[in-house]
Amino acid sequence: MDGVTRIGVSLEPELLKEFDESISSKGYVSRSEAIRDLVRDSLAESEWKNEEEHMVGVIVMVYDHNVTNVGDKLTNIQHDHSGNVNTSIHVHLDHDRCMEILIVEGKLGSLKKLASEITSIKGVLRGRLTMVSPKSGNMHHLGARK
Ligand code: NI
Repeated sequence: MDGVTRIGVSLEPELLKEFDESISSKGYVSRSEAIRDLVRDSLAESEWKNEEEHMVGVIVMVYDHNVTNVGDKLTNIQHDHSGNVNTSIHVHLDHDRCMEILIVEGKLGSLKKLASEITSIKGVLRGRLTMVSPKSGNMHHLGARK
């Protein structure tokens, strides 16, 4: 592999044994690959804790359009966050239910707030925020409801 640096890691025998058992049960064929994934997860985790981090993502929701004012409430929230909502796609799933997908962008904290405002509306049956960090390409999702 080009551009790869080899590092040495020292572990106590017991810890190494546990690690080997754990990665073999997950189907890893090499320690290096398992350690690479752990490092990536750890770096991603610190990104998701930085509320100021710039993110691009989607909010997917399913709602019952018969519930009083649910459409108006969703429209109002999207207008209030117009700086974060790039576009939306609406799909009529069946007689009662709609799926809406919002393409969103902005600070992690703002996107989480927007998603939680949406999922707390009565009539919104499910909602999920999936985000990508444009800097690292790491992906993360939050909050399936019900
Ligand atoms: Ni619809």
